[in-house]
Amino acid sequence: MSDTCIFCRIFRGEIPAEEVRRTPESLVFRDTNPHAPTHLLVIPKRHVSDLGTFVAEAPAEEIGDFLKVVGEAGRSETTGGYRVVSNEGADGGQTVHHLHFHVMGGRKMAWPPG
Ligand code: DGP
Repeated sequence: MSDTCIFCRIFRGEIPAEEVRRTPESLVFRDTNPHAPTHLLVIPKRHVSDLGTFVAEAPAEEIGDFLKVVGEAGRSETTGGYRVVSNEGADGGQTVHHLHFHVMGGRKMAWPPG
């Protein structure tokens, strides 16, 4: 965990967030700048900057457990389907450097993304 990372602070409850689900190792909460009627963020407790680092560092069981929370959040919080996005690095458009999956639904998504 990092003292200054905004998502670590949300995980610890130091910054308020609209929580949807919490497990010992992950948190699902609503994005403050939603791009869809349902726009969730799923973060691991582990402070890791991005997906590539997570899969390089974390045990397979932890990665699997995290992915399960992502899919369960999509299924339980939307009805017509959903999209999962994880931005990594400058070209990926990442702005918060604590791994997060965006789970978006409640409208028809366009393809390709911008
Ligand atoms: P990304 O650009 O992929 O790194 O996405 C970061 C997302 O995090 C962005 O959609 C806005 C959201 N966000 C940033 N700060 C906060 C916050 O303090 N609370 C919540 N709930 N979401 C935040």
